Amino acid sequence: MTLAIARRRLCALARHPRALVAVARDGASRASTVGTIGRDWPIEREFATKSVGSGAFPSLKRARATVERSLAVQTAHAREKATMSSTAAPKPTPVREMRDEFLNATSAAYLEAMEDDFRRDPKSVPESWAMLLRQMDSGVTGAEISDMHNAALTGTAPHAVGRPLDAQTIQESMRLMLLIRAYQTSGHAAARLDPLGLDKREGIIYLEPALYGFSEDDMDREFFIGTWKMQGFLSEDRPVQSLRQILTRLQDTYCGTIGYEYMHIQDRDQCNWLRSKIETERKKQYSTERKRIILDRLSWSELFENFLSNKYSAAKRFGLEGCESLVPGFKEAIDKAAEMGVENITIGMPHRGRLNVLANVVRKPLQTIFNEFKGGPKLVEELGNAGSSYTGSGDVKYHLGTSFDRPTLRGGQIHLSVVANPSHLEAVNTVVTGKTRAKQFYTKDPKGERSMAVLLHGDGAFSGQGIVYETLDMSKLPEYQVGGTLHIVVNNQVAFTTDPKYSRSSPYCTDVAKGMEVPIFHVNGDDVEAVAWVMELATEWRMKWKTDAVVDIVCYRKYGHNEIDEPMFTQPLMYKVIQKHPSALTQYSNKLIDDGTVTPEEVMEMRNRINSKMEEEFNSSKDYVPKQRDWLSSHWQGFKSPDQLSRIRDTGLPPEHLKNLGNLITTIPAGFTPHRVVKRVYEARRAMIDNGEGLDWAMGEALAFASLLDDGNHVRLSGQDVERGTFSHRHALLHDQITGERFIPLRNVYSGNMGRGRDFFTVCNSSLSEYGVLGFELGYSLEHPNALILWEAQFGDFANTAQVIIDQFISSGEAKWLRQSGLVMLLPHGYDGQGPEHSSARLERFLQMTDEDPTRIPEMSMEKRTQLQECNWQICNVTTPANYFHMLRRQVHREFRKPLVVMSPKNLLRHPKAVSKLNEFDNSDENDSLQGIRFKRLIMDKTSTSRSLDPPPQPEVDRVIFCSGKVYYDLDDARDKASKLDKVKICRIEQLAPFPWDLVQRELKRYPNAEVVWCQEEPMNMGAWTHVQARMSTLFDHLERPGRTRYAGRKPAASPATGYAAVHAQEQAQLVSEAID
Ligand SMILES: Cc1ncc(C[n+]2csc(CCOP(=O)(O)OP(=O)(O)O)c2C)c(N)n1
Ligand SMILES: [Mg+2]
Repeated sequence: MTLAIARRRLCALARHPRALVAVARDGASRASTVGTIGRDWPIEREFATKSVGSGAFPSLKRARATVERSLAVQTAHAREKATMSSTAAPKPTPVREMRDEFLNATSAAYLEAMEDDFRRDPKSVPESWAMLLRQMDSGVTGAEISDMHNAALTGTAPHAVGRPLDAQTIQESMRLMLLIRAYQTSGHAAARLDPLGLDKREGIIYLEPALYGFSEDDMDREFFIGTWKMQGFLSEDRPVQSLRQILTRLQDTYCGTIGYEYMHIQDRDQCNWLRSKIETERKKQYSTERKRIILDRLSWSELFENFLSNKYSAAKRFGLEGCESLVPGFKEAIDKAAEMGVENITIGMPHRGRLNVLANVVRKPLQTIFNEFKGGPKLVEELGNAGSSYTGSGDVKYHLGTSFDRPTLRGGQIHLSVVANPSHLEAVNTVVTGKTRAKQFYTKDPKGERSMAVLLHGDGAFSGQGIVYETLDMSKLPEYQVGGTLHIVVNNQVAFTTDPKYSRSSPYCTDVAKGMEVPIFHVNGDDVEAVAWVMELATEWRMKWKTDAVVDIVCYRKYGHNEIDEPMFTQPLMYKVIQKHPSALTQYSNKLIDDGTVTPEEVMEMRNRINSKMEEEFNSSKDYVPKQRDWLSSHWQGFKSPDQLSRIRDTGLPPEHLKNLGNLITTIPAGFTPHRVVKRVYEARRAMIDNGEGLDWAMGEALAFASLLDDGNHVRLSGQDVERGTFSHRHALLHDQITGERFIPLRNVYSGNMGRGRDFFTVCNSSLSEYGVLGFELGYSLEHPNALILWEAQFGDFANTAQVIIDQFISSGEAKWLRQSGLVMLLPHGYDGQGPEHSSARLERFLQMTDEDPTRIPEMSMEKRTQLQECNWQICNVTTPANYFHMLRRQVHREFRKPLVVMSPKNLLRHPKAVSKLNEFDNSDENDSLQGIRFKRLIMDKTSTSRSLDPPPQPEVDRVIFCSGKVYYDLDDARDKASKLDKVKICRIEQLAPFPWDLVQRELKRYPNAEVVWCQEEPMNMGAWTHVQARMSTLFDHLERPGRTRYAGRKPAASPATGYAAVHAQEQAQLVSEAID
């Protein structure tokens, strides 16, 4: 911006009260964020981004004329008003108090001098000037200034009607506005949030009227503080009030039992919306009827905990005592959500208060809960799937999930489901959001109007666990957002035995949410009406703005971490206070008795009714036998449990169909300009289809996706840079090189079927998170079986930051919670000399977590084989595009779902030999190709033809090498070079777990005299060696074959791979040579 223009704008702004107000607000905002580096200033953004008009800045001459005219009119206007005004003249402000000199600016020369000083040294001018000039530099448009002038001249910009616009008045208003701004930004710091009163926060200097030049003498003077386009206290329609009235209302609003934090939000409309809700003229009042409902709900909450504690005094239940108001609050949120159109709420929560929420919010039948205290149900029957007695290995009661349809206050129904979760705090977060997103997809609710996520947290976990940040960070990403999540923190001011001071570095446990511009409502848990109100407000926020909101219920924990723990060991002072502290129910009952809402008798009657209902349910729980497997939600009807045989289906497709699909997905519309390299990639793909050979990895994958989409399955691939593919091989999403437009060729498959929705095929780059995103996709996969959901790691080793999801959900979820998932994890793996971190996806860990018994050969005949269904997951390392195709299709073409872990290739993506013919994808078994019609768990030697389980023996073969993955191609080359095709055979184990016992046995029989070698690239303590060795040994015993399996691979090592390319090459050559020579 040139100096001249800056000056013009400056003049215009400085002469206009609205501009002054803006600057004032800015000043307050800055004042309240002192010490927070990098925080944006709301008003700056408002000016910078919310252009009021698009007109060009008037010419210099016209501008000056406009300014002068405006000045003249305003001065006359002010003079006139001053004489007409009947109100008492405002107290003059002594000049010495007017530190902010720009208010007195009357001449352009003064402004120019100020600007010159600023340019020389920004610190040499008063801060408000510096701010104004910085705003100019950051792009306040001429149109905005013109607009403000016009508004003033035409009277459309409201101003302090009836008041003289002398400097004193303006300055006083400004100081008052600063004070109000201070309440908005810092009022929460003085709010009474701690029910125990132990939170000794220092006085907040910003809230002192004296800081703004006000004294007791000013208290009964009247002020008008209306501001242009503001809501709440500063809105124009607020009546003139005395300073005392204004301060009282400010304190009630911002420093009562609710602390509002929202001034970090950049969006002006959002802030105004909140102000209009919270800066009301009178405090929210509940009707008598509503108060009674709240009392009833609070009573259930407290009495339920008492009941459990009486009946099961020795059991751990992680009770809610100290935060009983959560239940009425949560119900308020549900009522509000239902009223606003929500039909489904997916809930994730930790241990604390879980049973109470299940019983009193979700309405899980009490007899079921009581029954689980007896040691858990044995599920002996199920509806629709008679014959299965599969119960899994179970989980403790405070981890179990459930779902119910609950009637709402206004007569509707709402479906509530609590997702089962492991002990690992916060791990369930993105599982919940992923599941919610899937619900929104299947119910065609992209904005989240009908399905919503609610996450509950503990204070320690919310600030301590990084996944909370990852979850928040994903909350606005187009392919991961769920229209906002409602977060509720049960902030009992302690984490197990650790005080907040020792577990977080910021004032509030919720501070992480500020970075995401999420409103945070802190509320004193003892004020149940305040809890109910902020829960309602947070829900309304979520529904209105479709972004997250946080409610931080500041409470206490009445007992130890669990009921058996002794809190006095570690928090003696706090617990002395807690022991004497009346419960929220006691306090609220007394309050309602005092204000005449209820009588003491009615309170007693309410308690008795609740207690006798619980007693009744307790008695009936003794004989209760759960009948239904709750995992079989409606979408999953007909799916087989692990002990019910599922047919094996073919995955090949008719050749013509494959060609059609191939043509569709290689068609780029005319007028779209892809990058020339990408164009060539697509031309090459088309040629693969035309020629029927040379199909590479990406084409195998694309055909699998296309065929699944065509079969009516939803496909979603998510992960870091998956659209192009880390190795630039996929190019599933193309970018027009001229317009930047995006195009996804796989969507051609269903573009004629509008009912499927745009996202029927989704490929999306994720945030740089593994834990959060893998959890999200897992949650997504739980919702509906007719889908292929894949998560791809950038490199396989990065999956270790998602280890919690792998350990706690993917490998064990079905056994613990009877929930199936067909999630696919693609983990690039393979030794190409890329160093320690990019070589290994840690295959050994996945294999070790496989629950297959290495010493027992399971039933493998086709008619009785349930090996795969019984196993917790599948682990594959496939070597051909066709086998990759069949493997992905098999994931969906079966009557059960099982997670699939794929050691996916890097150098095979373009390896000349890792290609397939189109007939390897088809459904004719005529050709004797390697593939045929199904996924191959083992690919026999390239010279073998017989697939009989008792093949003709080849006693002349000296050696049979078993291997898995890309090392096969190195071995094959070396064997060719050594001309050992007749003597050395190589079998690829494509599915390592569950183990292809029958096929390995077949190969052992085929080569009765051969030495058996296991060859791998990984060091001996990694890879599949120990997994394979144990199983080989079982097979050797079974076949009474002498000897043992020889190992050919890298030596044991601490690091997965060398960092030196030359060492890698030498090691690789050596292991191949050990196998072949
Ligand atoms: C990731 C993780 N680390 C540690 C634990 C062990 N642990 C269980 S509860 C708890 C304290 C949680 O404190 P907070 O989040 O404040 O919840 P509260 O129990 O106070 O409700 C800890 C450390 C855990 N379950 N998960
Ligand atoms: Mg806690």
